[in-house]
Amino acid sequence: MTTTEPTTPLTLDEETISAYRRDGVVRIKNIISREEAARFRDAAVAATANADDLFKESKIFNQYVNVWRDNDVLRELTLDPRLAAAATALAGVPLRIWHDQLLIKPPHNGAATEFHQDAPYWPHAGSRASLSAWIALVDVPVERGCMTFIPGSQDHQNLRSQDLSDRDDLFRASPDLRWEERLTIPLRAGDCTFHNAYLAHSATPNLTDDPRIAHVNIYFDAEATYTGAGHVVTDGLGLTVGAPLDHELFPTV
Ligand code: AKG
Repeated sequence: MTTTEPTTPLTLDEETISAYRRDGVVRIKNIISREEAARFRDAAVAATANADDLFKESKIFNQYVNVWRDNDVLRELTLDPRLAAAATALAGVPLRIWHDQLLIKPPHNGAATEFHQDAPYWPHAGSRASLSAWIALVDVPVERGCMTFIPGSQDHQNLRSQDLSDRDDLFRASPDLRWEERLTIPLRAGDCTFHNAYLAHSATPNLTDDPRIAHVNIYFDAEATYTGAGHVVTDGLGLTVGAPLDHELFPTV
């Protein structure tokens, strides 16, 4: 795995970009500083203290989508130009924000996020290079809900969507992936991983006494078009099927 220490301003070298294109994932240390991570962590804790989460029937994580729309502090992180520049360099095509999400695994949440790909859930056609920046707002050692990836699995682009509460679902959809090597990437607060939207990934349960708090910026190809399939972010927006997702919710970056 390639791990990149940041330069200021952040530019990604060719080795990092080609490792991302080969593996579908790369870690970037200190993409934001530990101080910035602490400020965003505090904002995340305050914003979610009394909020209803989208995934409340599940123990996997508490999920809060599009926090950038009504939280001025977290908007800075979702629209952060360092993250957008790195994402664009890795993707190699112009991008839009698809949505952000805070994913919080409470202490001892008792549930893993099981292996799945992201893209099959999304109503996008022709997206050449969607990806997520998963930013640790607290230290995430392996036992605190850390992510594991199957490098190279981004080449499997025709799978049905997979149930992230079912440990075997990805492997029923694509049995060969069960035998591939896995890459587990602990992160310090302020580090992030970028992962391709087709890359299979999972996360451990949080076995610790502290919450695992991650902020995820999700980017997609600015030229992708809307399929009309149901999704909580696009339902009811009146988007035109077959046209790009030109809407204030999906700003280009
Ligand atoms: C994603 O960011 O695509 C995930 O699936 C995250 C899973 C997690 O944070 O537990």
